Amino acid sequence: MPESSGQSELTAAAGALARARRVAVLTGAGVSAESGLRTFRGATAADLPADMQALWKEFDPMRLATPEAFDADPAMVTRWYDWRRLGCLAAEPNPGHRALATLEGRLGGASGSFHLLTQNVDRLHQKAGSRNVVELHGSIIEWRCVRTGRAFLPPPEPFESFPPPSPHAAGAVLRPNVVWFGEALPEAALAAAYAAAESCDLFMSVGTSSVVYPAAGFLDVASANGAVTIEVNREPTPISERVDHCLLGRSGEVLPALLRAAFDADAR
Ligand code: BV8
Repeated sequence: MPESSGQSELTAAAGALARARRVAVLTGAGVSAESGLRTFRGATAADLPADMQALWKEFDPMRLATPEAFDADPAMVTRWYDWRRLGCLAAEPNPGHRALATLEGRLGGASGSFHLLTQNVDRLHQKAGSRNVVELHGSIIEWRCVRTGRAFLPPPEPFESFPPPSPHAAGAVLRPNVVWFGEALPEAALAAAYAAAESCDLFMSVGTSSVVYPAAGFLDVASANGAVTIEVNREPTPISERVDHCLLGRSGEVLPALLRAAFDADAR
Protein backbone atom coordinates (compact mmCIF):
# COMPACT_ATOMS: atom_id res chain seq x y z
CA MET A 1 0.00 0.00 0.00
CA PRO A 2 1.69 3.24 -1.00
CA GLU A 3 2.51 5.67 1.78
CA SER A 4 0.51 8.86 1.72
CA SER A 5 2.31 10.78 -0.96
CA GLY A 6 4.47 13.63 0.14
CA GLN A 7 6.12 16.49 -1.65
CA SER A 8 8.76 14.31 -3.27
CA GLU A 9 6.14 12.14 -4.99
CA LEU A 10 4.31 15.26 -6.16
CA THR A 11 7.55 16.76 -7.47
CA ALA A 12 8.40 13.58 -9.36
CA ALA A 13 4.93 13.42 -10.90
CA ALA A 14 5.09 17.11 -11.78
CA GLY A 15 8.39 16.56 -13.56
CA ALA A 16 6.83 13.81 -15.66
CA LEU A 17 3.84 16.04 -16.46
CA ALA A 18 6.09 18.95 -17.45
CA ARG A 19 7.92 16.69 -19.92
CA ALA A 20 4.77 15.09 -21.34
CA ARG A 21 3.49 16.15 -24.76
CA ARG A 22 0.51 13.79 -25.25
CA VAL A 23 -1.60 13.50 -22.09
CA ALA A 24 -4.72 11.42 -21.47
CA VAL A 25 -6.71 11.77 -18.25
CA LEU A 26 -9.41 9.41 -16.96
CA THR A 27 -11.74 10.89 -14.36
CA GLY A 28 -14.30 9.36 -12.02
CA ALA A 29 -16.75 10.40 -9.33
CA GLY A 30 -13.91 11.46 -7.02
CA VAL A 31 -13.42 14.58 -9.17
CA SER A 32 -17.06 15.65 -8.91
CA ALA A 33 -17.12 14.71 -5.22
CA GLU A 34 -15.26 18.01 -4.68
CA SER A 35 -18.32 19.74 -6.12
CA GLY A 36 -20.57 18.05 -3.57
CA LEU A 37 -21.81 15.25 -5.81
CA ARG A 38 -21.92 11.78 -4.27
CA THR A 39 -19.51 9.19 -5.50
CA PHE A 40 -20.88 6.02 -6.94
CA ARG A 41 -19.68 3.67 -4.23
CA GLY A 42 -18.89 5.89 -1.30
CA ALA A 43 -22.44 7.27 -1.31
CA THR A 44 -24.29 8.39 1.76
CA ALA A 45 -28.02 8.93 1.98
CA ALA A 46 -27.48 12.18 3.88
CA ASP A 47 -29.73 14.65 2.14
CA LEU A 48 -31.88 12.42 -0.03
CA PRO A 49 -35.65 12.88 -0.01
CA ALA A 50 -36.93 10.68 2.82
CA ASP A 51 -38.58 8.12 0.58
CA MET A 52 -35.34 7.62 -1.34
CA GLN A 53 -33.06 7.23 1.71
CA ALA A 54 -33.77 3.51 1.91
CA LEU A 55 -33.20 3.14 -1.80
CA TRP A 56 -29.87 4.93 -1.69
CA LYS A 57 -28.78 3.20 1.55
CA GLU A 58 -28.96 -0.18 -0.12
CA PHE A 59 -27.88 1.43 -3.38
CA ASP A 60 -26.01 -0.98 -5.56
CA PRO A 61 -24.84 0.18 -8.98
CA MET A 62 -25.76 -3.21 -10.37
CA ARG A 63 -29.25 -2.74 -8.93
CA LEU A 64 -30.32 0.68 -10.17
CA ALA A 65 -27.97 1.57 -13.02
CA THR A 66 -29.17 -1.32 -15.21
CA PRO A 67 -31.71 -1.81 -18.01
CA GLU A 68 -33.32 -4.53 -15.88
CA ALA A 69 -34.02 -2.07 -13.05
CA PHE A 70 -35.50 0.39 -15.55
CA ASP A 71 -37.68 -2.27 -17.17
CA ALA A 72 -38.86 -3.49 -13.75
CA ASP A 73 -39.72 -0.05 -12.37
CA PRO A 74 -39.25 2.80 -14.86
CA ALA A 75 -40.97 5.30 -12.58
CA MET A 76 -38.65 4.69 -9.63
CA VAL A 77 -35.47 4.60 -11.72
CA THR A 78 -36.33 7.76 -13.68
CA ARG A 79 -37.28 9.56 -10.47
CA TRP A 80 -33.91 8.65 -8.99
CA TYR A 81 -32.06 9.79 -12.13
CA ASP A 82 -34.04 13.03 -12.32
CA TRP A 83 -33.12 13.77 -8.69
CA ARG A 84 -29.45 13.18 -9.58
CA ARG A 85 -29.79 15.25 -12.79
CA LEU A 86 -31.02 18.28 -10.84
CA GLY A 87 -28.15 17.86 -8.37
CA CYS A 88 -25.67 17.84 -11.24
CA LEU A 89 -27.23 20.95 -12.78
CA ALA A 90 -26.98 22.79 -9.44
CA ALA A 91 -23.34 21.78 -8.90
CA GLU A 92 -20.43 24.02 -9.86
CA PRO A 93 -17.03 22.93 -11.15
CA ASN A 94 -14.26 22.81 -8.54
CA PRO A 95 -10.51 23.58 -8.72
CA GLY A 96 -9.85 20.02 -9.89
CA HIS A 97 -12.13 20.46 -12.91
CA ARG A 98 -10.55 23.82 -13.63
CA ALA A 99 -7.01 22.45 -13.37
CA LEU A 100 -7.83 19.88 -16.05
CA ALA A 101 -9.29 22.59 -18.29
CA THR A 102 -6.07 24.58 -17.80
CA LEU A 103 -3.98 21.51 -18.64
CA GLU A 104 -5.95 21.05 -21.86
CA GLY A 105 -5.26 24.70 -22.71
CA ARG A 106 -1.51 24.16 -22.24
CA LEU A 107 -1.31 20.93 -24.23
CA GLY A 108 -4.22 21.09 -26.62
CA GLY A 109 -2.42 23.30 -29.12
CA ALA A 110 0.11 22.38 -31.78
CA SER A 111 2.69 21.57 -29.10
CA GLY A 112 0.89 18.45 -27.92
CA SER A 113 -2.38 16.68 -27.36
CA PHE A 114 -4.80 16.32 -24.48
CA HIS A 115 -7.71 13.90 -24.12
CA LEU A 116 -10.12 13.88 -21.17
CA LEU A 117 -11.90 10.55 -20.76
CA THR A 118 -14.61 10.86 -18.15
CA GLN A 119 -16.79 8.24 -16.48
CA ASN A 120 -18.79 11.08 -14.97
CA VAL A 121 -22.20 11.88 -16.39
CA ASP A 122 -22.62 15.35 -14.81
CA ARG A 123 -20.99 17.53 -17.56
CA LEU A 124 -19.04 19.50 -14.93
CA HIS A 125 -15.86 19.19 -17.02
CA GLN A 126 -17.59 21.03 -19.85
CA LYS A 127 -18.95 23.60 -17.37
CA ALA A 128 -15.32 24.19 -16.26
CA GLY A 129 -14.23 24.88 -19.84
CA SER A 130 -12.89 21.48 -20.92
CA ARG A 131 -13.59 21.07 -24.64
CA ASN A 132 -12.23 17.71 -25.74
CA VAL A 133 -14.28 15.52 -23.37
CA VAL A 134 -15.01 11.86 -24.11
CA GLU A 135 -18.14 10.86 -22.15
CA LEU A 136 -17.52 7.14 -21.68
CA HIS A 137 -20.75 6.54 -19.75
CA GLY A 138 -22.98 9.12 -21.42
CA SER A 139 -24.67 12.02 -19.69
CA ILE A 140 -27.42 12.36 -17.09
CA ILE A 141 -28.10 15.92 -18.31
CA GLU A 142 -29.38 14.58 -21.62
CA TRP A 143 -32.20 12.01 -21.90
CA ARG A 144 -33.42 10.01 -24.88
CA CYS A 145 -36.60 8.50 -26.28
CA VAL A 146 -36.64 4.76 -25.63
CA ARG A 147 -38.44 4.16 -28.94
CA THR A 148 -36.70 6.48 -31.42
CA GLY A 149 -33.39 6.89 -29.58
CA ARG A 150 -33.61 10.64 -30.24
CA ALA A 151 -31.92 12.82 -27.63
CA PHE A 152 -33.89 15.30 -25.50
CA LEU A 153 -32.43 18.04 -23.30
CA PRO A 154 -34.89 18.55 -20.42
CA PRO A 155 -35.34 22.04 -18.94
CA PRO A 156 -33.57 22.68 -15.59
CA GLU A 157 -36.59 21.71 -13.50
CA PRO A 158 -38.02 18.39 -12.27
CA PHE A 159 -39.95 16.22 -14.70
CA GLU A 160 -43.65 16.34 -13.90
CA SER A 161 -44.36 12.63 -14.16
CA PHE A 162 -42.35 9.39 -14.06
CA PRO A 163 -41.33 7.82 -16.31
CA PRO A 164 -41.40 11.11 -18.29
CA PRO A 165 -43.29 10.94 -21.62
CA SER A 166 -41.20 11.23 -24.76
CA PRO A 167 -41.79 14.31 -26.93
CA HIS A 168 -40.58 12.24 -29.90
CA ALA A 169 -43.06 9.36 -29.99
CA ALA A 170 -46.60 9.15 -28.61
CA GLY A 171 -46.86 6.62 -25.80
CA ALA A 172 -43.07 6.27 -25.48
CA VAL A 173 -41.03 7.41 -22.47
CA LEU A 174 -37.64 9.02 -21.85
CA ARG A 175 -34.62 7.44 -20.14
CA PRO A 176 -31.36 9.08 -19.06
CA ASN A 177 -28.73 9.02 -21.83
CA VAL A 178 -26.25 7.19 -19.60
CA VAL A 179 -24.61 3.79 -20.16
CA TRP A 180 -26.05 1.25 -17.74
CA PHE A 181 -24.25 -1.88 -16.57
CA GLY A 182 -24.44 -4.51 -19.26
CA GLU A 183 -24.85 -1.84 -21.97
CA ALA A 184 -22.13 -1.17 -24.51
CA LEU A 185 -20.27 2.12 -24.32
CA PRO A 186 -20.87 4.45 -27.29
CA GLU A 187 -18.67 3.20 -30.14
CA ALA A 188 -17.20 6.61 -30.88
CA ALA A 189 -16.32 7.18 -27.22
CA LEU A 190 -14.72 3.74 -26.93
CA ALA A 191 -12.66 4.27 -30.09
CA ALA A 192 -11.53 7.72 -28.96
CA ALA A 193 -10.56 6.39 -25.54
CA TYR A 194 -8.49 3.53 -26.91
CA ALA A 195 -6.79 5.85 -29.41
CA ALA A 196 -5.92 8.30 -26.61
CA ALA A 197 -4.63 5.54 -24.30
CA GLU A 198 -2.56 3.98 -27.11
CA SER A 199 -0.94 7.26 -28.18
CA CYS A 200 -0.38 9.18 -24.96
CA ASP A 201 3.00 9.53 -23.26
CA LEU A 202 1.37 10.25 -19.89
CA PHE A 203 -1.88 8.79 -18.50
CA MET A 204 -3.46 10.14 -15.33
CA SER A 205 -6.30 8.39 -13.47
CA VAL A 206 -8.15 10.75 -11.13
CA GLY A 207 -10.86 9.99 -8.56
CA THR A 208 -11.95 6.57 -9.74
CA SER A 209 -12.18 3.28 -7.89
CA SER A 210 -10.87 1.59 -11.04
CA VAL A 211 -13.33 -1.29 -10.80
CA VAL A 212 -15.59 -0.59 -13.80
CA TYR A 213 -14.56 -1.87 -17.21
CA PRO A 214 -13.67 -1.15 -19.94
CA ALA A 215 -12.80 2.30 -18.44
CA ALA A 216 -10.53 0.84 -15.75
CA GLY A 217 -8.51 -0.93 -18.43
CA PHE A 218 -7.31 2.17 -20.29
CA LEU A 219 -4.50 2.72 -17.80
CA ASP A 220 -3.02 -0.67 -18.69
CA VAL A 221 -3.34 0.11 -22.41
CA ALA A 222 -1.39 3.33 -21.88
CA SER A 223 1.18 1.67 -19.64
CA ALA A 224 1.71 -1.13 -22.19
CA ASN A 225 2.47 1.58 -24.75
CA GLY A 226 5.16 3.09 -22.57
CA ALA A 227 3.20 5.97 -21.04
CA VAL A 228 4.10 7.29 -17.61
CA THR A 229 1.14 6.71 -15.29
CA ILE A 230 -0.11 8.85 -12.41
CA GLU A 231 -3.00 8.20 -10.04
CA VAL A 232 -4.74 10.85 -7.92
CA ASN A 233 -7.12 9.46 -5.33
CA ARG A 234 -8.12 9.94 -1.71
CA GLU A 235 -7.27 6.34 -0.99
CA PRO A 236 -5.44 3.43 -2.58
CA THR A 237 -7.23 1.55 -5.35
CA PRO A 238 -6.50 -1.65 -7.34
CA ILE A 239 -4.18 0.34 -9.65
CA SER A 240 -2.22 2.17 -6.94
CA GLU A 241 0.55 -0.41 -6.91
CA ARG A 242 0.76 -0.41 -10.73
CA VAL A 243 1.17 3.32 -11.43
CA ASP A 244 4.46 5.18 -11.60
CA HIS A 245 3.25 7.95 -9.28
CA CYS A 246 0.43 7.53 -6.75
CA LEU A 247 -0.68 10.86 -5.26
CA LEU A 248 -3.01 10.38 -2.31
CA GLY A 249 -5.19 13.36 -1.55
CA ARG A 250 -8.28 15.26 -2.64
CA SER A 251 -8.46 15.85 -6.38
CA GLY A 252 -9.51 19.48 -5.85
CA GLU A 253 -6.24 20.09 -4.02
CA VAL A 254 -3.78 17.70 -5.67
CA LEU A 255 -4.56 18.63 -9.31
CA PRO A 256 -3.94 22.37 -8.86
CA ALA A 257 -0.81 21.62 -6.80
CA LEU A 258 0.43 19.25 -9.49
CA LEU A 259 0.00 21.87 -12.24
CA ARG A 260 1.68 24.55 -10.14
CA ALA A 261 4.65 22.26 -9.46
CA ALA A 262 4.86 21.29 -13.13
CA PHE A 263 4.39 24.66 -14.84
CA ASP A 264 4.90 27.54 -12.46
CA ALA A 265 8.57 28.38 -12.79
CA ASP A 266 8.52 30.16 -9.48
CA ALA A 267 6.96 27.09 -7.85
CA ARG A 268 10.08 24.98 -8.55
C1 BV8 B 1 -19.96 -3.30 -20.73
C2 BV8 B 1 -23.45 5.46 -15.59
C3 BV8 B 1 -20.23 -4.86 -22.49
C4 BV8 B 1 -24.78 5.29 -14.95
C5 BV8 B 1 -21.92 3.68 -14.89
C6 BV8 B 1 -21.76 -8.50 -14.88
C7 BV8 B 1 -22.90 -8.10 -15.58
C8 BV8 B 1 -22.86 -7.07 -16.52
C9 BV8 B 1 -21.66 -6.43 -16.76
C10 BV8 B 1 -20.55 -6.83 -16.05
C11 BV8 B 1 -20.59 -7.85 -15.12
N1 BV8 B 1 -19.33 -8.00 -14.60
C12 BV8 B 1 -18.51 -7.09 -15.18
C13 BV8 B 1 -19.22 -6.38 -16.05
C14 BV8 B 1 -18.74 -5.29 -16.85
C15 BV8 B 1 -19.24 -4.03 -16.17
C16 BV8 B 1 -18.36 -3.75 -14.96
O1 BV8 B 1 -17.25 -3.30 -15.12
N2 BV8 B 1 -18.89 -4.04 -13.76
C17 BV8 B 1 -18.09 -3.84 -12.56
C18 BV8 B 1 -18.99 -3.29 -11.45
C19 BV8 B 1 -17.48 -5.17 -12.17
N3 BV8 B 1 -19.16 -2.96 -17.14
C20 BV8 B 1 -20.22 -2.70 -17.90
O2 BV8 B 1 -21.30 -3.23 -17.81
C21 BV8 B 1 -19.98 -1.66 -18.98
N4 BV8 B 1 -20.45 -2.17 -20.23
O3 BV8 B 1 -19.09 -3.95 -20.23
O4 BV8 B 1 -20.61 -3.64 -21.87
C22 BV8 B 1 -21.08 -4.98 -23.68
C23 BV8 B 1 -20.46 -4.99 -24.94
C24 BV8 B 1 -21.27 -5.13 -26.05
C25 BV8 B 1 -22.65 -5.23 -25.93
C26 BV8 B 1 -23.26 -5.19 -24.68
C27 BV8 B 1 -22.47 -5.06 -23.53
C28 BV8 B 1 -20.76 -0.40 -18.67
C29 BV8 B 1 -20.18 0.26 -17.44
C30 BV8 B 1 -20.85 1.62 -17.24
C31 BV8 B 1 -21.86 1.54 -16.10
N5 BV8 B 1 -22.39 2.88 -15.82
N6 BV8 B 1 -22.42 4.91 -14.71
C32 BV8 B 1 -24.92 6.18 -13.74
O5 BV8 B 1 -24.10 7.09 -13.53
O6 BV8 B 1 -25.90 5.95 -13.03
S1 BV8 B 1 -20.62 3.17 -13.97
C33 BV8 B 1 -20.44 3.93 -12.45
O7 BV8 B 1 -19.23 3.44 -11.93
C34 BV8 B 1 -20.18 5.41 -12.42
O8 BV8 B 1 -20.95 6.16 -13.27
C35 BV8 B 1 -18.76 5.55 -12.79
O9 BV8 B 1 -18.76 5.86 -14.14
C36 BV8 B 1 -18.22 4.16 -12.61
C37 BV8 B 1 -16.96 4.11 -11.83
O10 BV8 B 1 -17.22 4.71 -10.60
P1 BV8 B 1 -16.17 5.81 -10.10
O11 BV8 B 1 -16.28 6.99 -10.97
O12 BV8 B 1 -14.84 5.19 -9.98
O13 BV8 B 1 -16.79 6.16 -8.71
P2 BV8 B 1 -16.65 5.32 -7.36
O14 BV8 B 1 -17.66 5.86 -6.42
O15 BV8 B 1 -16.61 3.87 -7.68
O16 BV8 B 1 -15.20 5.72 -6.84
C38 BV8 B 1 -14.92 7.05 -6.48
C39 BV8 B 1 -13.42 7.10 -6.27
O17 BV8 B 1 -13.06 8.45 -5.99
C40 BV8 B 1 -12.96 6.27 -5.09
O18 BV8 B 1 -11.76 5.61 -5.45
C41 BV8 B 1 -12.70 7.31 -4.01
O19 BV8 B 1 -11.61 6.93 -3.17
C42 BV8 B 1 -12.29 8.49 -4.81
N7 BV8 B 1 -12.59 9.79 -4.19
C43 BV8 B 1 -13.70 10.13 -3.48
N8 BV8 B 1 -13.62 11.44 -3.15
C44 BV8 B 1 -12.45 11.92 -3.67
C45 BV8 B 1 -11.80 10.87 -4.34
N9 BV8 B 1 -10.61 11.02 -4.96
C46 BV8 B 1 -10.05 12.25 -4.91
N10 BV8 B 1 -10.63 13.31 -4.31
C47 BV8 B 1 -11.82 13.18 -3.68
N11 BV8 B 1 -12.38 14.23 -3.06
